Amino acid sequence: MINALNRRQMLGATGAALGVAAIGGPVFGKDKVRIRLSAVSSDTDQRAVALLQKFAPAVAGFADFQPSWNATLFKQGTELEAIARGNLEMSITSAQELAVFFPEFSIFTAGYVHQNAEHQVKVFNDALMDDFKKKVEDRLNVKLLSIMYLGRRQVNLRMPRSELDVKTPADLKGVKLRMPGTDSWQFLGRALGASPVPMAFTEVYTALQSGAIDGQDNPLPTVVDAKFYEVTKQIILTSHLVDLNYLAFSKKLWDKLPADQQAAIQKASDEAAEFGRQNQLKKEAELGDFIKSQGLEIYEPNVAAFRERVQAEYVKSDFAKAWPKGVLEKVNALGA
Ligand code: KDO
Repeated sequence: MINALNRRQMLGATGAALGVAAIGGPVFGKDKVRIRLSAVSSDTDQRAVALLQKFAPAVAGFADFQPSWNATLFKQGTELEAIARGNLEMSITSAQELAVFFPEFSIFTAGYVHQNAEHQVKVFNDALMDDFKKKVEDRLNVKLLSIMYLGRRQVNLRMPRSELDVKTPADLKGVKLRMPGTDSWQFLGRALGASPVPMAFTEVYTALQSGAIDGQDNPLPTVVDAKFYEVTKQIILTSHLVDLNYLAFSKKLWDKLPADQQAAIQKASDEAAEFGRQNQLKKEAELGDFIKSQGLEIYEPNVAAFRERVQAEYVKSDFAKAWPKGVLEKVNALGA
């Protein structure tokens, strides 16, 4: 909470000045504009693959795209500030990270709200997002270009099913479940019935290996890409969050680009997002067999019990108070 408050205070106090205080801002090379991207994911994650195979070549004529993976340039959760300050041009951000600055984004972090990848796209492109996007542009100097699909988050534990068979949220009582380090993530962990532990993604493998945590939650493609299956024994298909990311771009840089380059960046971003989405969906559908072949048990709990508890926790939370009136209804109406 202290972290979140400090960031919000920073935004309130210095919002307009953030861009001005830039250190080492965007550089136009001889001919090309530098686009540095910092992401937490590996370069084999489907979002990275999509950026490398679709985005990079599409902008290569006028831009020098410089991606950094595995949080090597900026730590998880610090990228938006880096863009706001002019030290970075692009990142793969999340609704949870935006909710640190703008509490209303927590509506997109709530369990069992988005229904599937298609629903996410409809919500992102709907007029209901206009105010959300504008606020991020005006106050953080960040433009949200496109929505990326991360996948259905599942609970992934170290202990075998014979030791802990999870049917309902009550079975997760006392389970040290790593969640990323912001309030909205921690809340989701508690809403699931677990004891959430905040931790950066890059530390999760070692923490699972050593037993510092009992488990983590992520979609199946991430469990495979990050090799969490090597250090865990079961996956409970709670599908508690159909998780998304946004491709975030420096608004300051955007405003300096000619219209044809803006259009090319937007198109490349949308095409990369769509390519990544289709690949991620395919992987999500296929990877269960591979994970089982590695000795893990994968099973469905009482999903209705999880949905009921998670939704009830959100409805009575402070998060829901920050959701603009009528938006949840609009989001639901765009679903199946
Ligand atoms: C994670 O830290 O668990 C998470 O899945 C959160 C996402 O928002 C996203 O940042 C992702 O990590 C990273 O890109 C690593 O895949």
